[in-house]
Amino acid sequence: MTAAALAPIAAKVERGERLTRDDAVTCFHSTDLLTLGRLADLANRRRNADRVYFAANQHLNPTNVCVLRNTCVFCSFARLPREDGAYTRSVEEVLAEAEAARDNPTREFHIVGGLHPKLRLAYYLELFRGLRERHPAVHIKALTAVEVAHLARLEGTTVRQVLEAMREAGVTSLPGGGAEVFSPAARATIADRKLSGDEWLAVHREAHALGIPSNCTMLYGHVETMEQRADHLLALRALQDETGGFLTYIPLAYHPDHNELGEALGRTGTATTGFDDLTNIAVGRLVLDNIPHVKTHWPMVTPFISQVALAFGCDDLEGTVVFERVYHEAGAHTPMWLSYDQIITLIRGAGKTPVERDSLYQTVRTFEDYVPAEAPARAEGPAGRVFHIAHRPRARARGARAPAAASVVDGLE
Ligand code: V47
Repeated sequence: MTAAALAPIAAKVERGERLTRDDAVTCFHSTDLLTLGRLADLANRRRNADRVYFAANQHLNPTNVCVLRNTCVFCSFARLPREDGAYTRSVEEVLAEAEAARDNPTREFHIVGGLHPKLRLAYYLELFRGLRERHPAVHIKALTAVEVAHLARLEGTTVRQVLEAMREAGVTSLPGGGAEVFSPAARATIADRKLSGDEWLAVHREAHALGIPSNCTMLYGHVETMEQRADHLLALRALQDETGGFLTYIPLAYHPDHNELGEALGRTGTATTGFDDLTNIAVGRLVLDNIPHVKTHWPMVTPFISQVALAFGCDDLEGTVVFERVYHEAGAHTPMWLSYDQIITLIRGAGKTPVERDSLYQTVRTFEDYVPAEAPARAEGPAGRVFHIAHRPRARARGARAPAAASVVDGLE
């Protein structure tokens, strides 16, 4: 596609007009990355000027046991209950891990995990109440739409009742995971039997109606087409027009190690390209004209690409992400966390102004005269020990059906 194809789109962005589905598809096909970046930067500056947000956050993953272990073939984190490496922490164990927040400036717990067949809502509510009691200044961003719907099914209640109970126990926002790509055809290949796209959107609609804001994501770089990416963004934009409840959009780069999809595609050991990572940031910013923030998830695309993304329409560098597991199970070679000062240095290195935020994008701190330390205070990590990940010895669970290579290639719309 030639650079000229972007000219009418550039004119629309400069006039502040909404982009169409065709525009979105054209942008995704474009190789004129610098023009896309310039336009997305313009759209971002209108909203966020030079500010780049980050959070001091800690990830907590209560369990990796998941009923979708055999059908969510892109995931490397999930285990069957008796599979090697399966774990389910008690509430006390998760609370003990969260104690690291006492010695750190932590403002957000990011809590996601597998769809455990037996872990009931009461477990999560006890955990949220325990966290709120022990760390009242820390926001709780917890449970993807998929986990919320799973708990409603386990409890025989509505999604609304689960969300109300979560809110009551201290949850302040929902993370954006589980969206993958909404296209039924792509979903059938990579995440068969998972909540459908419409159901994912319905959970977020319900959360927004209850005053619980949320994030949204798109998993890219697997079998999806450019049209499917565009439709996914348009579905997010339509819900945001309706509710205004999304805080940030996060494009998630697919990692192919230790999962069946990566093996079926012959992609083990590879990663998405920096070109595609930056394209996804820029197009997200251009199409989602009603979502205030676009976040780069540095554990997936590296701190280096994330820093460059700040000139391509992105205004959020995620955070310290203490001990990220989901992507490191899938082959991410990035650090397990970054220090507070490393984040500030990355943001300033892009000529931007760091702003520490909480989960709801309220400003916690600005850094006018702040001098970051050159090295992290604790090289081994804020929790005082190196977190070890034991990868799956085999991507495919014993007895599970491999994704047919034909369905990977042909199963598209
Ligand atoms: O839904 C799983 C993705 C998501 C792989 O809301 C993979 O602030 C790449 O929810 N390669 C969960 N991605 C993570 C998530 C999240 C992450 C960052 C910020 C926020 C937020 C939310 O991780 C899953 C799935 O899309 N994922 N496996 C993989 N192999």
